[in-house]
Amino acid sequence: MKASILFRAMGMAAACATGAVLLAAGGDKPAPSGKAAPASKPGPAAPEGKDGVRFTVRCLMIDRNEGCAIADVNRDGRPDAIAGRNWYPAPDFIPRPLRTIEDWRIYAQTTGDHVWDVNGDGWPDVICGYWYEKEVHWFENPKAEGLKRGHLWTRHLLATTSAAKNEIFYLRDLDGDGTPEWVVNPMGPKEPMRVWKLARDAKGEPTLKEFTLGANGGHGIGFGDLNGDGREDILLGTGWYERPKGDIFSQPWPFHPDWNWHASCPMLVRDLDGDGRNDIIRGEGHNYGLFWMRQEAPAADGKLRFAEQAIDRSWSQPHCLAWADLDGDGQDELITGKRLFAHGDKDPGSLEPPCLYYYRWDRKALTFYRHAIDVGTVGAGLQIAAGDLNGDGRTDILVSGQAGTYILFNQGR
Ligand SMILES: [Ca+2]
Ligand SMILES: [Ca+2]
Ligand SMILES: [Ca+2]
Ligand SMILES: [Ca+2]
Repeated sequence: MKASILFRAMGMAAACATGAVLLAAGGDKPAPSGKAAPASKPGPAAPEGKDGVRFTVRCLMIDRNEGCAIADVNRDGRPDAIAGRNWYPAPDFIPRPLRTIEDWRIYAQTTGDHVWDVNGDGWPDVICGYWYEKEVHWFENPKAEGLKRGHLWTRHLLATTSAAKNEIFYLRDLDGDGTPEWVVNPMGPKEPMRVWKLARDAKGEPTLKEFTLGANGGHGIGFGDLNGDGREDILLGTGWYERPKGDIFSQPWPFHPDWNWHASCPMLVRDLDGDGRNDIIRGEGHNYGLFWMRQEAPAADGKLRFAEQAIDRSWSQPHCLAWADLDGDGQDELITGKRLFAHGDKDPGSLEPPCLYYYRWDRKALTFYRHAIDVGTVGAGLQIAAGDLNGDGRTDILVSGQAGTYILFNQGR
């Protein structure tokens, strides 16, 4: 299937966390009174793959938290699970407290878990931001004795930023100095795009130093070299920021408003067809639709051009994508699932059952083949983490969403 990018560009981003849909994606007209536009419909599913990996399902928690991460919290050499209010040590994964999180509207008041040793004591800490709050906090790992006794992690204010319409954050080392930057996905098209360097204040306490990339925001974010100049660009729901030469914090980044999607967090940038041009994998975060955008030769004026290829349009709300080798053949698979209650019951397909899939890419056939990990119980949320959680050499999956927090243990084929 091939469709003009202009058709997709008729959609418009909506404020994610409010449930207030301004315009539905996919070209629907705005509905009166700020209500959701008429529901988009499901489309064809991806072709089913054969001889897929089998998974066993382990439920860790049922709550509204939608963030998760994998890190060796207690430094015993085994990766552990982190998910909102708790962390779960391997190998028993019995919950231990990490932080308190209030429920807020239909969500837990957190946009996800981001692991970094903020104070440099060798113990991994957690950084967290919020949708409409300007504060960014870090939660200090209480180290061996505190972890053993189940102490809450001490909350510290990292910064009061000037950003208060945040869809999600990422830790991404933009300048290549080994310390990641704190990067926001501003949810609104007119929200500035900001990044922060982790720094120390005059007292030596961890803080964030702000830098504005440009004036444009938009639901959805991704990282990758789109124009083939060897420098990593930043994609948003409304276009892409071109990484400039030289010091990236001394100048604004040129913005190219080349599309308008209500896109997933993240979008993935990969050269799927092997033609030397990076392509984009994106979900419609609040609608039906999982696509790859095949990058074609640029237009005469240098504008990038993409042809939309459907992967799977049969289920809605692929808000988070992950990329990891699940079957051990050395090639990564696409992992994604339904972000249940992403806008309460307001998104198309909201009340359909949760699902989690992986898709194996076949470069010769230019096709993603679908494998069900779980349909009916396990969904996804804002973050999907992949790692070997039981030490058997196979890559497992950690998901956290409003269907619960789960480990999917990879049993091989
Ligand atoms: Ca551990
Ligand atoms: Ca630490
Ligand atoms: Ca390509
Ligand atoms: Ca693979």
